[in-house]
Amino acid sequence: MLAKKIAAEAAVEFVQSGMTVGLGTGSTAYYAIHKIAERVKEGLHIRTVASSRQSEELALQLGIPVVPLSGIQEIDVSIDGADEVDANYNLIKGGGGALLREKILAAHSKQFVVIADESKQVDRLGKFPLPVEIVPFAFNLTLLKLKALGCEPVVRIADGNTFISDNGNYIVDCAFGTIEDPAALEQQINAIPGVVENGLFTGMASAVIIGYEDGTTRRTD
Ligand code: DER
Repeated sequence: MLAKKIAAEAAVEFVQSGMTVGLGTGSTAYYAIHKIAERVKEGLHIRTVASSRQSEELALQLGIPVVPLSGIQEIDVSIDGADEVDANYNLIKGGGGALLREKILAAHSKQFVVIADESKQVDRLGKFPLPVEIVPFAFNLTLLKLKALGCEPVVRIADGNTFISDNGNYIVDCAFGTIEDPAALEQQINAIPGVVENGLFTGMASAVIIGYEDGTTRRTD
C-alpha cells in the first residue's frame, strides 16, 4: 500500500550509521524494516532491537543485525505504526498484539517515530477498540474491572484459539468509544491488577509521518 510504504521509507531517514534502532511491528513497520535492510546492504552500520518475534524474524531474514535488549542501554530511534493517531499525536496501538514490547522500546528511545497512512488519523481516539495486555490468571475478573471503566472487553481470538502474545499473555480489545482523556485512561487501566500494559501511547511520539495515496507525506515533529 503506497501510503504506508512512503511514510515508512521517510521515517528511515532518521536512521544513521552507529545507531541502535527499535523495529516496530505491523504492515507499516514492515516497509520500514525492508527499507532499513536496503540501506544496510548499501553500507549502513546499525544494530536493531525488535518489538516482536515477527519483526525479529523478518529483520534477520533480510540481513539486519538484531541484538537482544539485554545488550543495550538505550535506543536512538524506534519506528513503529499505529492504529489511531489523534491531533495531539497520542496513539492507539496493539492491533498486531505487540503493544507491550513496542511501548517498552518507545519508552527507551531518544526518538519515537510513528508512521501511518492517512486512514489512521482521528480527531479523538477510541473508534478502534483499545488493545489491553492482561495475564491469563483470573482474566475473567480483570475483564470485570475493565468493563467497569466503561468498555466492552473482548478477549482476542486468532485462528479459532485465544491469541497469546509473545509474552504469554492475553490481549483484550476494549471498545470504549470516544476517549475523552487518553492519558488518564491509560493510567486507570494500568492500575488494574492483572493488566500488564495497554495500547494508549500518550505523549510518546517525537515525530509522526503520515503517508497519502497521492504519493505525498506529512511530517510533524
Ligand atoms: O500492533 C501495533 O501496534 C501495530 O503497530 C499497529 O498498530 C499498526 O499496524 P499496521 O501498520 O499493520 O496498520
